[in-house]
Amino acid sequence: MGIVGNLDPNQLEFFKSEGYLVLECFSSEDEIKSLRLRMEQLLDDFDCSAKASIFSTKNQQHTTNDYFYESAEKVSFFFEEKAFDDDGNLKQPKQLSINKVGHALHELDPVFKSFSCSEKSTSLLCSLGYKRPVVIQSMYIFKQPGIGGEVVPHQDNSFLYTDPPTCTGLWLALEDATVANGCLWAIPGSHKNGLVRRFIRDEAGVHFDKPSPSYDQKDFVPIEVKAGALVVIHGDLIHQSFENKSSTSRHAYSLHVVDTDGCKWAEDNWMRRQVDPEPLTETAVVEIWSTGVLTCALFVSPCSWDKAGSAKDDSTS
Ligand SMILES: O=C(O)CCC(=O)C(=O)O
Repeated sequence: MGIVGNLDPNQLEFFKSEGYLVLECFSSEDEIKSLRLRMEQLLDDFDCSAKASIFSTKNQQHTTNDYFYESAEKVSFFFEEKAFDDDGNLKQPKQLSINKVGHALHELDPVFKSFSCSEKSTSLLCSLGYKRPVVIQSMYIFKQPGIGGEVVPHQDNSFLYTDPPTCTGLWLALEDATVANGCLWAIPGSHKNGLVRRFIRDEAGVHFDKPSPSYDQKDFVPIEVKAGALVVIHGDLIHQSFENKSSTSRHAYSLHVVDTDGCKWAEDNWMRRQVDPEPLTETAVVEIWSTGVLTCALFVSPCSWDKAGSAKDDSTS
């Protein structure tokens, strides 16, 4: 089956110049409902007394623990920093305490896999020039009402580095994302300045190789979107999100994709896989020139459902 890239020249031009692109109505209401429902089930099954790890983009401490490293190939739950009281007890139900679930929902859970490996997602990557795209991580991000933590300015290529860099973020809004509930913000065009720093894993743990530059907040623009919109994020785009101080959550499902053809995965990335991830497509890319516009078709070897099912139980038990 051939999949043809689905972005039109104007969309590609916008992405090239601004470093991001909003695709309204990328997902139907039914698709969003099924992703949200599935997450509700996973949360209901999650025994929060056994596994507690906090996710913070400011404090790197969490990243030295095995729970974080092992989440690369699991469905793991990370709490909001502000979820606990002084005695270490949750201040609200677990459903309102989780910051994110990651990082292999796209491989291990059939509902999330279905979206992640869908023809429309693969087609997008085809448009962006991927030859052998791999979803390298997935995150369900809650941005909980009142306590949803900030995500400090960053570039995705810092965390998921290939040489040359090839990371793209696909961020699906599962609820309306507004300035009030902590939508994404980005510096348009900032991807043109290249990668600023890397997040390295070594014997000592994880650290950035350089300090963060200080950014001028007035250079950022809010990316407010309706539920169902997909925000495509260039790997070098500086983006962030603020705390959610509102009473409304802001759920999103975020995928990060890298190429595995024509580039090399960096061994010192935080993520080290025991098993190589399966590509969304096999490499045959046919380029068709019609009316002066380059169209490409990827010949797809769809992700295998059978392989996904077996690992799921391990990771969620
Ligand atoms: O959802 C957010 O608030 C931030 C997500 C993000 O930065 C990403 O997916 O790269």
